[in-house]
Formats: sequence, structure tokens, C-alpha cells
Amino acid sequence: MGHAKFKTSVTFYFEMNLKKEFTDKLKEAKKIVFFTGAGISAESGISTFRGKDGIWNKMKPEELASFNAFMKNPDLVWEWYQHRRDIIHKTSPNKGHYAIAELEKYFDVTVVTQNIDNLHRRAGSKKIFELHGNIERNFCIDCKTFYDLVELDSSNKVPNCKKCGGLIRPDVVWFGEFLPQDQFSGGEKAAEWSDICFVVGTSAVVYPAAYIPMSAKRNGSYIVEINVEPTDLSSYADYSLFGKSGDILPEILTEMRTLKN
Ligand code: BJW
Repeated sequence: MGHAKFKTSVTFYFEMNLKKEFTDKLKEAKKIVFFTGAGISAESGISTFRGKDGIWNKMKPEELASFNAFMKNPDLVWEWYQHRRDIIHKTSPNKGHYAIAELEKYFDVTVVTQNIDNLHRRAGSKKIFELHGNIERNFCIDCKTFYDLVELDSSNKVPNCKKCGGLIRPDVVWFGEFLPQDQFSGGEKAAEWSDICFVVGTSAVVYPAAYIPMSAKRNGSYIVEINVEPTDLSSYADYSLFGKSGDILPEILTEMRTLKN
């Protein structure tokens, strides 16, 4: 019993020290990066990929998120993306996205996101690197002409390019494909130069994206993880906040308002 009490007070002391260290970092920081994943959009009603209710629990990634899958059954893959677009268009950014956008009042903020849902932009964030593309854009696999959704009809059948007749695909990064070089290197540089790198709502198992917080850490950035549960990155993080990003990010914003007043 006494031992348990002792352990509790040591843990409490340790946690208070970590909290103080985090607050001090917030006070001093100028450049911050938010490295985000599907979890930040979960509270907007968009499914994550892994975990209990994740997309990959119900569907196989190799049948939907690879170029081979698209070539094998383009209509099926297109229909899946149309379904996800419908969900994304009907939803809105949540408190987490808005808090990140508002933190631009206090810091030089860069968002480096693995998400294709455009919600950071809709929430008002200005500097965004999209590592895995954007569901709003599409391109012809043959002549590479780009198409906005408005230019395409809303059918579930894969559309053909108006210039060359080639198949049109969503401009997202599938397994086995290279990430857009400018987005990856821009995001990596921002992370390396950051004072704090927040890692929000990602399982951090998909590479090369997951190297980004590691590069940040190697270059001296302070890593803060925000997730509902521990991840592969937790042992790397300097400070972990476990809970919903839609709750925790607005609390950080409130803390910043207090620190600046
Ligand atoms: C909350 C919450 C709340 C919930 N609040 N938190 C090195 C090592 C090992 C493997 C590889 C490697 N290099 C390459 C690979 C292969 C592969 C890979 O990484 N595989 C691993 C899975 C094993 N990588 C690739 O293929 C990449 N390309 C590549 O490497 O090219 C080079 C190359 C070319 C040719 C030959 C060889 C090499 C491309 C990866 C593309 C990933 N694409 C997807 C689909 C995008 C399009 C679409 O959306 O349809 O990107 S897959 C999917 O995973 C999507 C996501 O962006 C990505 C990451 O997922 P994310 O965001 O982390 O989501 P979840 O679901 O995993 O996690 C959610 C988290 O939120 C959880 O932790 C929850 O707890 C949490 N959460 N609610 C806070 N309210």
C-alpha cells in the first residue's frame, strides 16, 4: 500500500515535470509542425484505416489502394473513392482542425498531413504539405491531364480523359507509389526546422511518411504525440497526450491564449 502510494507520488512528480517542460517549450517555440493522420478526422466522421473500426479491417488495401487494383477493376476503385468523396463533402473540419488553424496566431505553423480529405485547408490552415495527395484532384493515367471533380460527372463508373481517352484516377498515393517529391521534402524540411513537432492521430506505420517525425527528432525538435492510444512512435515522443485530438488541441490553444496574455 505504502509502496503504491510512493509510486503514485513519483509518477505524479514525473508527470508534472513533463507538463512543465512542455509548457516551457510552448512558450519558447516559434516554428511548429503538425504531422497528422486519419485520427484527426475521425471526429468529423471519416473512418481511420487501422484499428477496430478501420477501413483495412473490412477491405483489403491491395484490392483498393494500389495501381494494380485500379488496373484490375477501375470501376470498383473509382466507386470506392466516389463513396469516400461523398462522406468528405458532407462532413466538416472538427475542433482539432480549427485549433491548428488558429494556432497560426501564435506560431509559424506548418501542417504535414497524410490525409487526402482537404479538411485542414477547409479549416483555414495556410501552409500545408499533403504527403498522400488530395481526393479532390484527379489525373489521366496516360497524358497526366489534371481534372477537378467539377469537371467530371458524378457517375460511379471511372471517367475517361477528354483529351486522350485514358482512364482518370484520383490523385492520391497508393501502396508501392512514390510520394510527391516536393510535398515530402517540403514537409521533411519544415519538421527538421521545427521547435515542436506534434504527431496527431496517426499509427505512424506507413513509410516514408513516418520518417518525418523521426527526422524532426534527430534535428532537435521536441516531439509531442496526441493519440487515443500508444503507437509505434510513442517511445520516440518527448511528451504524450492520450485522448481525442478534438479535445486536446483546443486545450493547447487555450493554454497558448493564457501564456500570451
Ligand atoms: C485518434 C482519434 C482521435 C483515432 N484523436 N487520435 C519501409 C518500411 C516498411 C514498409 C515500407 C517502407 N517503405 C515503403 C514501405 C511500403 C509501404 C508501407 O509503408 N507499408 C507499411 C504499411 C508496412 N509504403 C508505400 O508503399 C509508400 N510508397 C513508397 O514507399 O514508395 C517508394 C517505393 C516505390 C516503389 C517500390 C518500392 C518503394 C506509399 C504509401 C501510401 C499510403 N497510402 C494510403 C492510402 C492513401 C489514399 C487513400 O486514402 O485512399 O495512405 S494507406 C493509408 O495509411 C493512408 C494513410 O495516409 C496512411 C497512414 O495511416 P494513418 O493516417 O496513420 O491512419 P491509421 O488508421 O493507421 O491510424 C489512425 C490513428 O489515429 C490511430 O493511431 C488511432 O489510435 C488514432 N485515432 N481516433 C486522436 N479522435
